[in-house]
This record gives sequence, structure tokens and C-alpha cells, in this order.
Amino acid sequence: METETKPETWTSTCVPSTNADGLPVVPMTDDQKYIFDLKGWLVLPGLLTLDQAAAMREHVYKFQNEPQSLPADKRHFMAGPCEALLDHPVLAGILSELLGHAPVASEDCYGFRYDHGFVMRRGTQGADPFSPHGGGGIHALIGNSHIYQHQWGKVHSGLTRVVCELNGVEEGEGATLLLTGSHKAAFPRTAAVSGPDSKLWESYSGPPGSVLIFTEALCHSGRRWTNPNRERLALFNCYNAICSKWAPHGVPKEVIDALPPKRQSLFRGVWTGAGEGKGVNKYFDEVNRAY
Ligand SMILES: O=C(O)CCC(=O)C(=O)O
Repeated sequence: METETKPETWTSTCVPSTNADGLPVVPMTDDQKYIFDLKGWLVLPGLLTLDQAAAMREHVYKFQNEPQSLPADKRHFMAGPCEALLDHPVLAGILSELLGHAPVASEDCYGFRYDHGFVMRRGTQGADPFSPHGGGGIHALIGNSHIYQHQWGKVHSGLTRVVCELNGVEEGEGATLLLTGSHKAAFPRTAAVSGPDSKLWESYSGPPGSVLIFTEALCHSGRRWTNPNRERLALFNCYNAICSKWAPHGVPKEVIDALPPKRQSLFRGVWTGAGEGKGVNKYFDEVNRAY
């Protein structure tokens, strides 16, 4: 009689239990899971302290305005004080739940990887950034990365965006617009959301160091920044499943080489594997890496 075998499926994880700085990883709460699945996005107001946000701001401006003043291992917006954001204990817990895969997670490495990021600096001038994109990701197939899947009691958010508002955002100032629930939408968008003032758009506010997490399977858009006294300064980072990478750019080798080992595991090669030893993607080294 043949033994029935269960197909290996994606399994979220609470491992590792500490981040690269030795801080306890905070598991995603039931409220956060419910809200993220329901809406496709979640806000963590004031996740960072004001001092942390200020140090990151200073680094980002230095990187943008005088990159050559920084040593090669700090010459990236996610280097220096910003590297702690890569695997902040709260984010590590949420990302492990949303896109971590238990068979490739250990106390030494994360079950997910960093994909890419960029710095958003937006003032009141320039082209109108209103440009809705995404949505309906529950109907996309793997390979697209902009996918959203769920079964009773668990979800998988493919490409997952983590936005850190370093200057903070106030109501109506012009933070990202989010079309709540559109990651599960079965119909094309209509004229009901053709402009930034549609009541269907939602947004958020919070002090410097607030974080927005959304599935890239969700329809979202930029919109005009309205505060002439303070620009929008945000870090837009994306994380992905261990077997997927969406954008071609990433973090320079010198910066990755200077990170602590567990943080380096966010930059390991793009594959999964199975079993033991080097057949399963649970290690980072000179060869098994992607930026
Ligand atoms: O401009 C924004 O606020 C959102 C940008 C964005 O989502 C994107 O570049 O895909």
C-alpha cells in the first residue's frame, strides 16, 4: 500500500526568536493579522523612537547629498543607523508570519529575504504622483511576486512593502493612498477610484518613525505632498519570499559584508531547496548571496 504524502506547502514561522542585535522578535499579534488580511495594510505609528528616526534621517540625507563622505560599508541608505530597521524586532515578527518559510528559517537566519528599496523625498513641486497600480493580487500566480494567498488561519503576502516615514506624516499631508481590500478584488478598478479624492482611498498619519506595511498585491498610489514646510522623507523597502526577487537593484556588497551574520541572511541567494546542509537555503556565505 502506498503511503500518502502531503505536498510541502508554505509555512509561516516564529523563528528566529531574536534579531541580529539579540532583541526578542515580537510575534505578529492576532489583531495585526486580522487587520492586514482584511485591509491589505497595517500601520505601526511611532514604531521607532524620535531619536532613532532623527539618526536615520541624518544618515539618509548624508548618503543622498555627500555619499563620498561615507565609507564604502556605510554608503547606502539602509546602512549605518538604518540597518537596525532591516530586521527591527516587530518587523521581523510580522514578516516571518507574512512571508517567512519555516523550513528555511533557523535561529541564525530569517525565513524571508530583503528585495529592494528606495528613498522617497517628496516636496510640493513636480509632477503629480497620483498613479494607482496593483490590486487583485489574490488572482496572480507565483512569478509575479505581487501575489496574495490565504487559507483559513494563514496568509502569504508575496512582495511586502515596509515604508518608514522618517519625517512623520499628518492627516491630509499626502501619505501613500491605499485601496483597502483591493488585494482580493475580482473586478477591474472603475471610475470610482479614478481620482485621489475618491472616498474609497484610505491613508494614515503618525510621528517620525511610523511604519506602514502593505502587500504589493494591493492597489495603492502616490499623491501630491501638501506641506511646504517639510518634505516627505520615507524609506520604501520591500521584502520577498526566499525563492523570489522582484527588483534588480539591492544593497552593495561592502554594506552587506559589514552586517552582523543574522542580518546578512536577508541577502542570501534566491532559492529554497530542502533537506539538510547546503541543500537547503539556511545559510549565507560568499557564494550563496544576492544583493
Ligand atoms: O508615492 C507613494 O506614496 C507610493 C509609491 C509606490 O507605491 C510605488 O512607487 O510603487
